[in-house]
Amino acid sequence: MLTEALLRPRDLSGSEHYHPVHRAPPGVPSGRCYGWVGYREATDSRCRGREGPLARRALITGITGQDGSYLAEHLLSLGYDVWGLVRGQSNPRVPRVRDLLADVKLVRGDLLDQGSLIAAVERAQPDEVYNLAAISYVPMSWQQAELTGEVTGLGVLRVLEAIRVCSGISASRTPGRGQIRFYQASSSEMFGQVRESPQTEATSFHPRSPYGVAKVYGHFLTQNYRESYGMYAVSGILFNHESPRRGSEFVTRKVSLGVAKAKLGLERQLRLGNLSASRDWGFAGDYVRAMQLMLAQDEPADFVIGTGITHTVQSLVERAFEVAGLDWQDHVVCDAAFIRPAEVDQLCADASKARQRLGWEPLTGFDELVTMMVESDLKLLSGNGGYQDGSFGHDVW
Ligand code: NAP
Ligand code: G4F
Repeated sequence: MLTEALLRPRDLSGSEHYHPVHRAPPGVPSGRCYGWVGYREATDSRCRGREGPLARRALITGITGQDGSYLAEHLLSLGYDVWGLVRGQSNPRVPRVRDLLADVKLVRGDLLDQGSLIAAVERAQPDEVYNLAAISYVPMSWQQAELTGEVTGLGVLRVLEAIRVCSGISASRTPGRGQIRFYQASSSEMFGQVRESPQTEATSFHPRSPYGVAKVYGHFLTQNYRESYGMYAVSGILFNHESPRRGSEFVTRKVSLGVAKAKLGLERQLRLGNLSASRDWGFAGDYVRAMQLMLAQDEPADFVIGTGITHTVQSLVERAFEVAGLDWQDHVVCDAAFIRPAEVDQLCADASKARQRLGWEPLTGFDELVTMMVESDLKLLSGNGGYQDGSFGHDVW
């Protein structure tokens, strides 16, 4: 596999790569920074081999996470050659990736280690890099604020630098045909204490957690690499998206597991924090389609991705217990230990730009999503294998 990867004809060398292409796509100002060509053209340039078309190759950081698994499945279904970055010597989540995604090739690397990222990009030789890796649990970002800044914030810089260095891009060498395209997983947490509702790509940021602040850094850095070096680097500002693969620390999964435990008589109480916060919840499987579409445009641009419909945590709870034929008030207890030092009270996306330019639409509604998660957890907990809950319990600030 290594030999095959090294022999693949990526455009990482040669004059074509190191010099700007002066033909800017429609609507893009011509100039030094926009030395890139369209997706189809770049794809075609990789299809000239004697042995027929080459699949586009993607490297996904965060492959062991919720979005990493859905994105890998989606890209494989489109015929991509998919590589995933995994960290650690004996990462317990790797066997799950191997079971679920047997066709994904894994490469070691850590967002804290610049050299490992350069080596991973050199090894995988990707056309597209999706940076999904992060410390993504908001409460943990108060407990480990510095680590969150390092991984969720500076980690973006390290991935961009790995691409820049491996591609030979500098202030005087702009990217050329077939450059590596970069996707950054930005977040609606950046809007924080929202200035307007619904939120668009133009809404200003007021993050409310160290996580949100780190994401703002990664977001602006991605924009800066696009403007400074002409890199095809974009951010998807994704609103909350959930699935049966969601970590049990997040409220939707905590609730679906809590409902299943109550229904099966395994636990009676479900302890939650702020029930009045509102979120725009969608299905992760729908949102990964938008990530791929963002890297398939002629022009790099950032997009808000969400459903445009918002629900309170309480309505999530009501719906989830209803699916199992239970009354939430018999089970839910409000526990101050889950209240955050600063809360994001409400989020609601205006994804008009994505609908118009990407043709993206969410296909799964809120009720369907909650039903899917509760039914999946009922099945999981009824099965012989049982379930080892990885959640930490109370959050101590
Ligand atoms: P997730 O399930 O928490 O996955 C996070 C991933 O990051 C895991 O694969 C984890 O690997 C990896 N990771 C953590 N630290 C790392 C490090 N130092 N080096 C390399 N990898 C590291 O998150 P998700 O829900 O899939 O979200 C994906 C991305 O989208 C994240 O950046 C998140 O902040 C962002 N986002 C998510 C949502 C949402 O609602 N889901 C919304 C907006 C933005 P291990 O398995 O090794 O821990
Ligand atoms: O599910 P959550 O922990 O998600 P949160 O904080 O909105 O963050 C998620 O979405 C972001 C996008 O906006 C991502 F960037 C981020 O990585 C992550 O995926 O909490 C949702 C709401 C909050 O208002 C919280 O206070 O639910 C409220 N909540 C109430 N009780 C609870 C609980 N949240 C959790 N996790 N646990 C509770 O017991």
